[in-house]
Order: sequence, then structure tokens, then C-alpha cells
Amino acid sequence: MQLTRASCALTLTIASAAFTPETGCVQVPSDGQRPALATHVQDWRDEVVYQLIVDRFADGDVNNDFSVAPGALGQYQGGDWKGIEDHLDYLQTLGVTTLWISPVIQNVDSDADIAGYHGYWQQDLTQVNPHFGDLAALRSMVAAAHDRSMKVVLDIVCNHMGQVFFYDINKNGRPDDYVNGSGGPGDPIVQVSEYDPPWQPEGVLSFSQEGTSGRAPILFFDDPSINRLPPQPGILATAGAYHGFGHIEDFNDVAQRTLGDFTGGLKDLATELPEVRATLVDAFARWVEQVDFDGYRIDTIKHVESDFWPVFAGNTRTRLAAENKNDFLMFGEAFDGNDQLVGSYTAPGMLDSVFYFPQHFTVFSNVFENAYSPTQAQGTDQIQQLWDQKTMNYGTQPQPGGIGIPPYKALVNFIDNHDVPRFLFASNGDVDALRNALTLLFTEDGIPCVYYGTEQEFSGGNDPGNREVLWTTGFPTDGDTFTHIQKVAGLRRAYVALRRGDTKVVWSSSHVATEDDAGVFAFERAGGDSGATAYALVVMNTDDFKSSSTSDGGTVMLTSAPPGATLVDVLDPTHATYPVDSSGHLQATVPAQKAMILVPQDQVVQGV
Ligand SMILES: [Ca+2]
Ligand SMILES: [Ca+2]
Ligand SMILES: [Ca+2]
Repeated sequence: MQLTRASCALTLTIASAAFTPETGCVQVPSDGQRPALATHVQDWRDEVVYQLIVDRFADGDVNNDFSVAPGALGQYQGGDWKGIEDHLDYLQTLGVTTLWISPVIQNVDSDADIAGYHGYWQQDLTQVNPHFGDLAALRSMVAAAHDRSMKVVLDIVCNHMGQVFFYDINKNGRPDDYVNGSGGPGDPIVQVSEYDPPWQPEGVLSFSQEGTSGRAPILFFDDPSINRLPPQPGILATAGAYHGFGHIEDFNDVAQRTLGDFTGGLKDLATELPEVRATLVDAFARWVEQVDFDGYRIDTIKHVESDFWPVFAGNTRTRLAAENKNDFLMFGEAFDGNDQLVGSYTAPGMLDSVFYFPQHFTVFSNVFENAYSPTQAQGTDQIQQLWDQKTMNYGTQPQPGGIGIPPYKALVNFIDNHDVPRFLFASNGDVDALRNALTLLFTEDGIPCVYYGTEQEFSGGNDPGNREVLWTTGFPTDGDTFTHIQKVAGLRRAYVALRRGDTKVVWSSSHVATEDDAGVFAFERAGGDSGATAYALVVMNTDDFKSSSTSDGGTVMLTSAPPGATLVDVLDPTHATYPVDSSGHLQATVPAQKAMILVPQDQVVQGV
């Protein structure tokens, strides 16, 4: 193995495959070689994650631009892994330390005139998606990120494959768009598509003039022109590896939710079978071994039976730890506002973390996105009530062999993502509210995750409008939202309390009108894993229309700051100061959609 830095030689001799935090030095193989696995992360709460869709971020190699239709967001646009490698400077300038890239695996190329540019239509778990480059390009990008102490998270799907087969309901050997089918014995005849029939409790049944006659044959497509080929590896090309119940119609029905095909005809894997489980553990772990990824973001976890996750997570951790890959982050996506359900996937032995979807709805949507609307804005007591549920709904002990942080302190926080309208779409273009939401994102407990394009104030609505091409912006780094992210990311990096301190809410309010404290929310980050003295107090006003105060009807906010201390607003370029009175109260007024990040005067880090 060749090393790109002579200074790394010592590391190699003393501790094979080690990461040295002092220098950020890692073993980086020359382009295209298989890397030695290493643990590149210390504490995931120190990371700033940037979620990007590979096809949309940067086009670094026009040689892989086949089937590209510029401007048609349902088609490939040409972005690739080389493009990411070429723009690591841009990401580092923004303050990003971890990339979550969209799936790398070979997909069904197109379906109903929509392309698999997003990567969630997997067909062959063993091959790269050639639209994004080859294995050497992927390895090169990840190695270049590691060389800058950046980490890369792989996006995987355990629940389903792409639309790789049809149900031959009329047994004519061909896929038919419309055939007569049955909802079950005695049910009326209905017209269904053999590509994507609806849920049937007995499984999708074949149907003829004589009525139903047992399960419909599952026949794999064989169309190389759009890479709609039998899935790989091995067992995934057999009918027995799939549930075959048709697509989910009622997402609240647990049987349908876990056994049905996913929206878009995506075929549900029989994840309860030991052979299927072993295939998934192995296929994805191989990508980590081949490329040195630092974690998984796992798609659609609520569509897989719960007892899958301890097996998948446990076996993955054991295998990777044996190869020097520890602190491997596994966070799952359950697109749901039900905090108890989402939290259930962080029970002992399961995932390290989840994408904090309940907060997307309750906080970023209801409080921040709706702030422009006097009739829809909600009070900041909603934030406190949600956060108060964390220790009840999420794991409170680190997962054995996991990232070393209890799940409730390692939730992946996000404002928006590729499956919901962007903040600026949903908020009627409220850039002040967006920046204030970003201040919360970068100061709250957990791991901040920014959806690509937020820094360029993208405002796309529903899929695929929210999956814009970034490179047409020219990658400017001087916009107001870009520089705001840069600022709050820098403050999070500089103040350990903002990354690892315990959280205590000291003011929230149901008020959303003319009251003194309408829209005010304040919380402390202190103690815990940040040390005995580190302290930060975040005070924000989510009201769009007026300044508000940390007081109401004569009651003033009580803090845990030392009585008589002077706090400095490090978010303010002038470093304005605020006195804490002799009994710990702090009176402050915050302009509409602004925030303060207050730290004790003797803890101020200069130059941040
Ligand atoms: Ca390209
Ligand atoms: Ca047929
Ligand atoms: Ca399933």
C-alpha cells in the first residue's frame, strides 16, 4: 500500500490502521486501491453531516454522462463521485465533516420513464452504479475525504429491491399493464397491474375466467436495455426471497407495512429469512471493506420487521470490528412523526441512531416553516415537549459495539431532506426563519445534518423539485445562508458544550401572538460529556413579526449560569454582553427570527 503522506509512516508502524487525531493523519492508498479499514471518527456528535444526491451535486466526469437529460429532474443529470472529490474544498469551507452520499449500487435504470438517478432502485448489490463512476473513482473520493479527516456514510436499503419482477397474474408469461385480478376469494374482480398490484392478504393470486388459482408466479424481468435484470447476488434472484403480497395500501397496518411492496413497485424482501439476512449483511459489509465507509444510513426501516435489526446491526458490528472498523454509525430512516415508533429502532442491540423525523414535523415544520403564517405558527413549548420524550422513546445506553453514545444523544437532526419539500418552499421563502432553524440545528443535542443546496437557498417543492442540480450555481461561498452555516458550524466546533453538553430547556412558550415572550425558546448545553465548566446558553426567537423577551408577566428566565456572570453572544459579530443577575436570571430581547449563543466571558474563543 502506498501512502500519500510521509508523516503517516510512523502511524503505520506503531498502530496498524490507526487514526491519529493530532494530525488528522490517515492511511490513504493511492487512487483506486483497496484501502485498509480504519476508524476515522472519535465522537459522532463532533461531526457535521451533509446529505447529497450524487447525481445532483457535481459532475466531475462527462464520460459517464449517458442517458443524461439536462434540466429534467426525473432523469439523470450527470453528477458523480469524481465531482464530489473535486469539491471537497467547498464542503470543508462550509464546515462539513461527514458526507452522506446517495446509494452507490447498480440500479434499474428507468421505470415508467423515470430514472433511477436517486439510487433507491437497487438491482445488483455487488456492482457500482456506472452513472457515478467506477470502483476506483469511489475509492478515490472516499480516500480523499479521509485525507481531510472527513467521513463518508453509505446509504443502503434492506427492505426492498427495485422493480425487478412482475406478478404473472394471468399466467401468460408476459407483464401486462391491466389484467383482471381479485382481492381474494369471494371479492369482486378488479383491474390491476402485474407490475405493481395492490396488497392481497393471501399474497398476490393468479386469476383466470375460473377465478383465483393460487399464488401468481413471480417472474423476473430480463431487459438489459434499462438494466432491468434479475437481482443479485444469489438468493435475491429467487422468488422465495420476496414476500409477494403486492403493494402497501394502508401504511398503518403493520402486516402491510412490513410485508407489502414499497411505493413504486419496489419489491419487498423476505427479510425474516436467515439466508436473506445473511446476504444483506454480507453484501453491504463488502462495500465497507472495499471502500472504507464510516457508517450506514439505512432506508425505510419501519418496513422491515423489528427483529431484523438486532441481527443486521449486531452481525455488521462484529464483522467490521474484526477488521479495525469501530464506531461505525448506523442510523435508520423511518418516515414518521410517531416518536415512540421511530425511537423503537434504537432499543438495545438495534441501531445507534435514527433520522429524527418527529423533530422535522414538530419543530422545523410546525414552529419554523409555519412562522410566516399568524394562523399556523406554533409555540416553542412544542419543542420542549418533544425533547422531553427523548429519554422515554429512544435508547439511553450506547449500543454494544456501536458508536459509544446513547441513541437519545446521537439523533441525526435535519431540517429537510430529499423526501419532503425544502424549507424555503414550505416557509414561503422565509430565509430568516431558515437561518434561525439552522442555528437550532447546529446548537442542539445530536448530530446536525444539512441537505445539499440549503447553503445555496434552494427552494424546490416535492420530489423531484427538491432534488435540484447544484453545480449550475457555480459553488459560491459568499451567500448569506452559506456564511451563516459556516458561522454556526464554526461555533459548534469551537465550543464543546454545543456538541457534547447535556441539554436543559430554560424557556419555552405556547405564545405566538403579541405576548412579551411569543416565540422565545432557550436552552442550556453544559456538563455531561463536555466537562465540568463548559457552558452555553442558546436563546432564540421564532416569531417572524416582532422582538420578544425572556420574560413574561414579571417572570424572568432563570439560568444555571453563575450568578453575577457576564455572558457574551458569540453569534453576534460585536460580541454583545448580557449580565446574569445575582440570583441567576437573565433578561434579554431577541429580534424576530434571530438568536443568541451566550457563553461565559472567560470561555470565549477568539477568532471564531
Ligand atoms: Ca458525470
Ligand atoms: Ca401476464
Ligand atoms: Ca418489508
